[in-house]
Amino acid sequence: QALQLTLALVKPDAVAHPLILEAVHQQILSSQLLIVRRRELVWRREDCRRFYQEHEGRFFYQRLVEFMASGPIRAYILAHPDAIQRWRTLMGPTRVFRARHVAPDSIRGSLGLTDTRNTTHGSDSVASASREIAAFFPDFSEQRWYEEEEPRWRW
Ligand code: YYY
Ligand code: MG
Repeated sequence: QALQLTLALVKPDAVAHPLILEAVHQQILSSQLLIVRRRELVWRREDCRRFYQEHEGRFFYQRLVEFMASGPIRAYILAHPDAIQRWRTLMGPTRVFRARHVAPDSIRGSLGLTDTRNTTHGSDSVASASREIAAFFPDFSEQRWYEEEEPRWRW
């Protein structure tokens, strides 16, 4: 079955604590999500603004941008036949109160601190995955990956 790609981020609240970072990493490994690429970086404010531009004007936008630029983050390109939905299910709902109640075992339900400091990000569609992968991995060509690497990873 063809593999789908998604972008996963581990946000500054989770990267700051090695055991939490490791717990998120283990969740990825044990969910049969394939790690295609991975990098650590500190994000500039203007990059955060662009990444989250769909939320510009919302009450949480400024605090979200400040938070995402506040410390190191880890970015992954993940692959799986159902990568986008699978990673979002593993993360759980956006807001911490809801996550703890409806998905207490999810990453956000078990490790999220607040609605903003909610440990992780995941792309929400094929189009946003492509855009977000390009934002974090400018040297990564999806087309080349599908031609040269994906056929060898298929299971
Ligand atoms: O895709 P996802 O991260 O689950 O949620 P979005 O609705 O796209 O919001 C993006 C990001 O914004 C969320 O992960 C935290 C932050 N945020 C917030 O700080 N406060 C809210 N009430 C809602 C979202
Ligand atoms: Mg979103």
